[in-house]
Amino acid sequence: MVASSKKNSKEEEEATRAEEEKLIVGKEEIKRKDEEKEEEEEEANGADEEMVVEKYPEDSYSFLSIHGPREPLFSAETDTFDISSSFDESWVSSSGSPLEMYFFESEHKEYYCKLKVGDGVCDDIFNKIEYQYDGGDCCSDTCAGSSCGIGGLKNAFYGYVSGDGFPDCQRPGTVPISIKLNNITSSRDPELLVFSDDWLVEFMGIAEDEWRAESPDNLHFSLDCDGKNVFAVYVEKEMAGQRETMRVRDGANCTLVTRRIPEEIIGTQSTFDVFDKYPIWSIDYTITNLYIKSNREMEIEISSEHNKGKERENFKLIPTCYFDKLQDHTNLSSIYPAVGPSNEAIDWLVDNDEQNSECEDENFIERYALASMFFAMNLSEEL
Ligand SMILES: [Ca+2]
Repeated sequence: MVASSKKNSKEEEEATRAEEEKLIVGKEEIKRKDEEKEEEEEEANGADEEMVVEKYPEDSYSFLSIHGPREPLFSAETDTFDISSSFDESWVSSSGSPLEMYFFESEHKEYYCKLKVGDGVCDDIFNKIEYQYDGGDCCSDTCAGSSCGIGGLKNAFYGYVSGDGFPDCQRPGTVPISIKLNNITSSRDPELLVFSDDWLVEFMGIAEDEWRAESPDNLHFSLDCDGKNVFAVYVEKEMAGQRETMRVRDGANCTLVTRRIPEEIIGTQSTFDVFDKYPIWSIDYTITNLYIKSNREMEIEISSEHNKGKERENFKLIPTCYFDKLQDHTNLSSIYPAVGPSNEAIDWLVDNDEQNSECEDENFIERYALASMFFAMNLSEEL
């Protein structure tokens, strides 16, 4: 029997409080703790705590913290311990701070003891509601720490590339989006860059065909949502025509970034300085919001762009509840471009709804209709 415990930070505690009520430990339900007391003690103690239960002959057990000093841990009611009856007790450290407990059976104790809930590394065995989806480790929006997503993406874009990401994110409250690389060409492709051959020969001493044929650098391609990295890869020519699907927070604010090398390394230097020393791959891509309703998947295009001339594309996901509410009132397949009164109304509603739940308001449809009329009138005045 192996047990580990984790005490969330205050922020994680707030984010997962609703799910916490459903948390199951073995066959026993975790008892919710006194919130005020827990917050005070979290501030006082801060760090995560884990422990190992070691079994000795004649059913005696040793409980030791494996995170930091190996201090004994205690059940709430007694210092003497009966493991058969104490799984559903409240647990505290020797200093008295409450601990959240995660129990699992294992014949491979040595392996599982190395896995941790909430350490920023997604562990499949904990990626379920009982463990609050590995304490948030498996999704970009809930993961905390410097290890988040690093090296997490394997065989992305149908097996062509590895990188950073959260391919196992499945937490409720996230939605799937897809990015397809329609075409990949050199930044020196004649369709992207036109100028006189004479100029090249005169100033750079190279013929145009030869200059255009130079092998491009791989393009660093990444997505950040709500200020957190969702994925990052280097684009290679072989990825043309492939797509990658990932989950991000419903209603997230996202930025797609294409650069020669990662932003944190290069600072503000432009990826698209075509007179730089080397050419670079240039991409044509489509971002799609996948709306799943009654087991049917609908692809709603967010945008389709060529990255020529710009390094960033910002987009905000329309909350899924908007699709639920408006599917009988507007064409979902063209809901994203903010063109026309209906789409401008949705754009306005999204930007003005700080809480996604506002689309659950009983007057939501009426508000949408009024906003559509308002934008239609504005258009008429302009005409
Ligand atoms: Ca983990």
